[in-house]
Amino acid sequence: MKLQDLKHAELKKWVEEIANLTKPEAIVVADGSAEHYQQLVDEMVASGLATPLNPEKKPGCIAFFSDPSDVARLENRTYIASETQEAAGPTNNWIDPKELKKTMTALYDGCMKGRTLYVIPFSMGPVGSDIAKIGVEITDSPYVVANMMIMTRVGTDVLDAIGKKGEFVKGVHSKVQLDLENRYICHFPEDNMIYSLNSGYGGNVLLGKKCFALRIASYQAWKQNWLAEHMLILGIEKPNGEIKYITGAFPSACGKTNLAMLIPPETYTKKGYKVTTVGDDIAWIRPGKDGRLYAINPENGFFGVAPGTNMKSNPNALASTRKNTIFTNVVYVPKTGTVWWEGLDKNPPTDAEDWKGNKWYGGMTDADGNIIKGANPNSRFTSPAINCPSISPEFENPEGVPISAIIFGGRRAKAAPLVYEAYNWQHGVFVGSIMASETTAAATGAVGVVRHDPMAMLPFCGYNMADYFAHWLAMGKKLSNPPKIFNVNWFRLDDNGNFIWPGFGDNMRVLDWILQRCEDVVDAVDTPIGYMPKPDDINLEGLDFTKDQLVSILDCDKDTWKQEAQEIENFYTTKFGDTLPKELYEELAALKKRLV
Ligand code: SAT
Ligand code: MN
Repeated sequence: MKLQDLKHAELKKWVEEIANLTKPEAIVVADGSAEHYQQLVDEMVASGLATPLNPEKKPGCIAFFSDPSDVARLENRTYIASETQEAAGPTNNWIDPKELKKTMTALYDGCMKGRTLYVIPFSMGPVGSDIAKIGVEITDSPYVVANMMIMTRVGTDVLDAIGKKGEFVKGVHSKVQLDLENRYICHFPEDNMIYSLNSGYGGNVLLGKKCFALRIASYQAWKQNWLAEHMLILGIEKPNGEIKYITGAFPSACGKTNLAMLIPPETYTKKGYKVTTVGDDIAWIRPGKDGRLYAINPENGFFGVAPGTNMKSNPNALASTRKNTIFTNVVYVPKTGTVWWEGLDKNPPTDAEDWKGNKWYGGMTDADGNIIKGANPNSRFTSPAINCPSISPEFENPEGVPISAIIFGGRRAKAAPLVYEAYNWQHGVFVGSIMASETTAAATGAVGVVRHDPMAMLPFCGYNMADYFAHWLAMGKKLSNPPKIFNVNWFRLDDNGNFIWPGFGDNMRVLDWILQRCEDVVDAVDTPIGYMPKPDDINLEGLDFTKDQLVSILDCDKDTWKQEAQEIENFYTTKFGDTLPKELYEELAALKKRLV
């Protein structure tokens, strides 16, 4: 498709403006067709950007390798350029939008010389649904176009849906030189606009994802009375056929994809329980007429972490990657035309190339005897949602699914117990606001450092987080039938540094308790931090796990929590001071009182 084919005057004018500035050699509008996807793949293969995989073993799949300096989101170069610094708030990087636009305009000048400018019209959510929103991304990267074609709904029907005047979010991306000094991921919430430059990595450049569906959308949601959250959505089908839906907020690379696609242990499957996947990363949530919350997954694919994905941890994810998948920064095995990553199986290839293209074999060590990993720890697969065997029949439902429970969860070696329940919505917002988690390879910077990450939105909230908390509190007041709120932690370590809880499919045992609490059919223990299960109420059937082990992670150590409360107070006062909603200070005071 060509520029002339665009019927939306403002869209056409904007593309022309960006083209005049960036000076590409050609302009191509992505029509979402299989032919165009193949053409992009062929171009990437011809230019050495991508490697086609074995058409029998991995049909329609390619491997892609990014620049070694460009493998994760870059939070310190991500900006929320609201009109005022106060509007962006204390947790976001801010630059005056006028100044930032000037900087970006100068950097974009001529940046696409010799390249093709692609225009990608995409819909977040089913095309035409009332909840869906449309965006258009301009990029000079065929890798971005191909990924966006998997992760979002791209095509001419999107152009039809905005017609001649419809609203859309504007995104501009250019890889230019991958120059770290001038790498920018900019959001202009008041203008519905995103500018990204000098990166080629997922969350920095697939602008429909974190940039639009979380940062811009969270701002829109605040203004329009809904929620855009960093949450998975799963359905639990019970033996009687009834399906209950749960959303869960976890920071990047903390197991959202695995939880969303979990296969319950036999004690559940034999009774007829089943888990279905609505989404693994982002939920757009709206209040329904019945006073409940309804969620849709605005995405159309999965951008999952490859390492650790295997037949045991997540067979559904692995099945999703069988065809039509883009692998980024994994091990390539030329002999078989396949890929590998740490934790895929116990048979690493003996003759392969690591993600940097160097000769590599399993067990390879460096001069100091340290194991050299073949795949980047943040290597990813981009797979169509329809590939997933557990995809929910409600995936395309434009109304979304009704939410029974919301889970917050981080990666915590100590402190947070396996699961606890908030007393009510307001306490639940407090529980979400005090979330902390060890950092992962999903963003550049140190890994394993505990940081506050309220509702897993620290890197994704597109406005002042104090206002975000207030918005959550206000939302609860409008719901006559709000979901219950829980906190979970699958990541408790023993004194030898091993995970105590088996996790993965066995997390179903915790979800089961959560659903029973939602249905009011099981009691709980009242502790200073919230309601916890009686150990007998967690089903351990068929699991090699003792009651004592369970008790050890269903704890609320008062001294640990007193320290935790102090930490929370420091976080609240130093970050937000008196801008934080008073209800959250009240909840903190009440927690402290219960800990005396
Ligand atoms: O930001 S990405 O979408 O690339 C991955 C993540 O951090 O969740
Ligand atoms: Mn994520």
